[in-house]
Amino acid sequence: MKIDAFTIFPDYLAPLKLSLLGKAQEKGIVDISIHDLRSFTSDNHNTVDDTPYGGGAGMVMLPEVWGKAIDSVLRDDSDIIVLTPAGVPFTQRVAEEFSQRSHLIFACGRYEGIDDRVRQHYESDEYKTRGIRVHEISIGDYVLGGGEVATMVMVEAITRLMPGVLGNPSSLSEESHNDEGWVEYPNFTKPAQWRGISVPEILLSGNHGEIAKWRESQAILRAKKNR
Ligand code: 6GU
Repeated sequence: MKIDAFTIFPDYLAPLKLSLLGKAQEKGIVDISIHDLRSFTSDNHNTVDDTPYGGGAGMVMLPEVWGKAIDSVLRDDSDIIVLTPAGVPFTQRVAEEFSQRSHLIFACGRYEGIDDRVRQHYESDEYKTRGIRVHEISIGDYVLGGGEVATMVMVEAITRLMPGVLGNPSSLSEESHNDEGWVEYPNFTKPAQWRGISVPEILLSGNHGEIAKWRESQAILRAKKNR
C-alpha cells in the first residue's frame, strides 16, 4: 500500500516512521511519504490560506494549492481522505475497508478547512471512472487543531490490519470492535494475587469451554458499563 500525506507541519507526522509502521515500511508492506503542502504554493510567501467568502471567523485553505498537491501523486484507484470534524465517523469497519486499498492520500486541513471545491472537483465523473474516491472522515465528536493527529490515528488503525504488519495476527481476531458493539473481555497475567486482588478462579481451571463462556459474559458486562 502507498500512503501520501499532505500537511503544513510535516514534522508532526514524523512518528509514522517509528515502531510497527517503521518495520512495515522496511518489509515493503507500506510506503509512507509525507509532503510539505507549502512546496505546492507559487507565491513568495508560500500562502496556503485566505479569508472565507461570505465572511466569518478563521481562514480557508486555497483550492489551487491542494489541487497541485493531490495531482502530484494521484493514480487510478486512489482514495483521497479529507480529514475534517464534519466528516463520516471513522470506525473499525472503515479501517477494514481502507486496509484493502492500494493508495491512500491524506489531506490534513488546518484553519477552517479546505475550500469545498477541492472535494467537488475530485468527486466528478472524470475521476469516478478512474476509480478515484473522495472521503471526508472524522475520528470523533471533538475538534482538533488540524488533521495531522487524525491521520496518525487512521494510518495506525488501517495498517495494523494488513497481512505481515502485526507479529501475532491471531490477536486481531479476538479484539474489541471486530463485531459491532463487541468489546474485549478483561485480561489477567502473573502474579495470581496482586495487592490483595485474585485472578478469577475460572481462568486457572483449564476448562476452556467455561473460560470462553465467562469471558463472553464479562465482555457484555463491560460493554454495558462503558458504552
Ligand atoms: Cl479528522 N480533524 C479535525 N480538525 N478535528 C477532528 C477530526 C479531524 N476528527 C475529529 N475532530
